Amino acid sequence: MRTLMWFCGLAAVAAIGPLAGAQPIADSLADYSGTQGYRNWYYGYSKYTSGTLGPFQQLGLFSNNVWYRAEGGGTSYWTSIWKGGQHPNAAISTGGRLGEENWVIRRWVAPPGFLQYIHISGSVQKQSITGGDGSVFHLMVNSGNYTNIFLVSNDLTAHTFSQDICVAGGDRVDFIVDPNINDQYDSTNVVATITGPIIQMPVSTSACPGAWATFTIAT
Ligand SMILES: [Ca+2]
Repeated sequence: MRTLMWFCGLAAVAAIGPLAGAQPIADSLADYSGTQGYRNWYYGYSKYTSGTLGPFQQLGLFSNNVWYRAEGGGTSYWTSIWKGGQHPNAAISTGGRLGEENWVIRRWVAPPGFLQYIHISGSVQKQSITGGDGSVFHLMVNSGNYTNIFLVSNDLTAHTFSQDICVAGGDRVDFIVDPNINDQYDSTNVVATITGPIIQMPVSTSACPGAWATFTIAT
């Protein structure tokens, strides 16, 4: 074993081999529950107005294994999250729901003291090709947007995503579905896992707050 000290910041670092034995850290399916914060997962949404994504707000109602906004007993907005997917609400809403653009967010928060390079991966897929204008998936870490996948209305393909990134305690990994223009047929499967620690080079960017990290390299 050897120990490596390196700076987890914006600078590129020299290439080294991967760290053996990355372990599961989070699993959106296995960790899913009706308790906010369980295994560091939170279920919520942000209002999107005039090009700005507002603050994260937790969904307040858990019923029949689905998270909803509490207003109207969960029937005022489509905004919802279930074990394998999520549904946004749009300013141009459908089915009698209120018009308000909600980007629905499945969030994992790095626990206190966490400082690792992690591997985030998963897949997203529309549930229906019946109609609507599709939905958009975003992988964001804090305010950084790493992946956008536009799921067009007639596409049932499972699209995969993958991102290696350094995160520190309190950093937020967000799996987001936005409705595009309207929210018709926007049920979207979202499955994600996080493993780590990993060191995969080259590293040219990082959202990790500047800090020295110590990694032990298996040899
Ligand atoms: Ca849509």
